[in-house]
Amino acid sequence: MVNKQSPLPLYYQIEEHIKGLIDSGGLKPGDVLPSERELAESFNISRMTVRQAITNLVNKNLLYRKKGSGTYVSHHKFEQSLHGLTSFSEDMRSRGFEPGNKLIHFELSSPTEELVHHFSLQGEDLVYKIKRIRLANGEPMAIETSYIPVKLIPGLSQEILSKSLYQYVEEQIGIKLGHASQTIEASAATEDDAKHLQLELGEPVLFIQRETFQDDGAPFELVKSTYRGDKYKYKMNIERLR
Ligand code: 16G
Repeated sequence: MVNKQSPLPLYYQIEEHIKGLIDSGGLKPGDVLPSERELAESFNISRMTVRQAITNLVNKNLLYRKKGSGTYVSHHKFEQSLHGLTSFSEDMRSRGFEPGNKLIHFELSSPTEELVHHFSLQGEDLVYKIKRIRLANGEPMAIETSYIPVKLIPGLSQEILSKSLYQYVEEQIGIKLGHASQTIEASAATEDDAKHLQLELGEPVLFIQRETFQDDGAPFELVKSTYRGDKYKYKMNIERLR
């Protein structure tokens, strides 16, 4: 497998060999790699050479290291376009995945000052606080906490929230969603994130805040979500400014 007479550097040959195993499915996402010592012994090369090959593959995001545990084959990431207002369910279906939800919190509560201001609420107005784990083929992808004024969807129930919220409000309530403003920040998984998203404490996550508006400009929802850093990347198309 390794040709010591070849002009190709040994670390490069190891890199190509591991890449080939990933491409052919011999190594699958989440699989652990043999230790550097084992690889060095099986190829009859130095551990330093193995380490260099692995570091290169880590830098290319094909492998990732977990402290104290080993080196693993990376998972495929969803590439999410930052163009067009879509729902989680639509995003998953368009990729051939079955969207799912786990509702972990649902309450009607008095709004905080931030929410009163954001939704221009009056004295008695209440808001829904909804916390859902969003799943793709049963696997957790994100935790979403949404705030919506109760007066917009008076009959919202746990049952409705087990399916697509956007589909329900558009098809059953007749609310027309127009646009959203969204921010994305790097963050580290909290204990709660780690528990629900099957991550280690402190692993990278994306914190996304979305403010969605109806097509007449009135606010619809404020959503704070945590997406798995190992599962998501965002894509935007940008044009040269002249
Ligand atoms: C997306 C939206 C969220 C919206 C949800 C509706 C982001 C960051 N968030 O997850 O604001 O509430 O879709 O999804 O994109 P649903 O219609 O599948 O319930």
